Amino acid sequence: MTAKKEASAPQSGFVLTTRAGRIDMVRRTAIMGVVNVTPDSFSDGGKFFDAHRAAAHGQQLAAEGADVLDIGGESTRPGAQTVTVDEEIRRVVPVIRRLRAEIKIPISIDTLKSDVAQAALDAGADMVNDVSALRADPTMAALVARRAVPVVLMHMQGTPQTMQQNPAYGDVVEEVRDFLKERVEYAVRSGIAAEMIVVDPGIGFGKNLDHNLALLRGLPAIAALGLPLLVGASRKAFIGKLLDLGPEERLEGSLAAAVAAALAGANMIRVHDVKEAVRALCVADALRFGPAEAGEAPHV
Ligand code: PMM
Repeated sequence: MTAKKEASAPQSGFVLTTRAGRIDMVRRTAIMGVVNVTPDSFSDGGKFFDAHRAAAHGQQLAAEGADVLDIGGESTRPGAQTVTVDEEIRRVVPVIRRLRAEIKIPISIDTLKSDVAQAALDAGADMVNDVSALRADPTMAALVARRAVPVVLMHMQGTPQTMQQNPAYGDVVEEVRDFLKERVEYAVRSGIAAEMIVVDPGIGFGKNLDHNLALLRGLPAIAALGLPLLVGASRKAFIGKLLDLGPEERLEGSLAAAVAAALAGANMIRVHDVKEAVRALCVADALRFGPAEAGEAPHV
């Protein structure tokens, strides 16, 4: 989190520094492209379940303008089966190796297991996306601290196996904000630099439709934590519920949610459809920050 704040625009942005370069979120919303190497993710399960196809997909997302790729080898969809460390490593490492040789943008590993994160970092990943916010594996925080990589701390109520059974909150925005604040404090106590931390309200992770909508509306309260804010709404069930459409038909709804999130203060958006998100967020960023000036890095 580089302090690039201006008097007139207090939320003008952040820079995340990785081995593979900077993720620029100053006067622009960064895009994280999703590459799931799983047979069972809700949105694209099975499509890219081989290293060659997954890497080709990642390359395409990079060419379309992604700022960072998020590689996942275990589905976190509601009720999904867990996979072993060995199987998860077997899925993600070959994809990360290939991508590292082929693309320049940073690569994130979406895992809650530190052995998987370590293998991924050794294979060329640059940051860790932990949907348990360092709770699932007691050794994850030390790994992230030791390797000095950025980490995403995401809110989830329950576990992927149980989270959609009956999610309940008093005030969902307050509870998610307080949870993230506590997890940031834990991360910092564990030796992780504050500049390396990204927070995420975890849309769809132990939340019903009303909770997800309240969180998207309430993003300014979470952005007020003063850390880069990631939001992943792409193709999620709440969009399907609003539109009565399956995961492959949720592009327009996902773009609407991405734009709404950006205008409410998100600094990075996690998406499956990068080309379309680049275009939608280019317009959102012009509204949010004014048109990109010479020398700035707009979306392609
Ligand atoms: N969503 C999914 C997986 N990982 N990570 C973060 N930080 N935020 C999210 O919202 C998130 C995530 C589920 O979506 P997918 O199965 O399509 O990857």
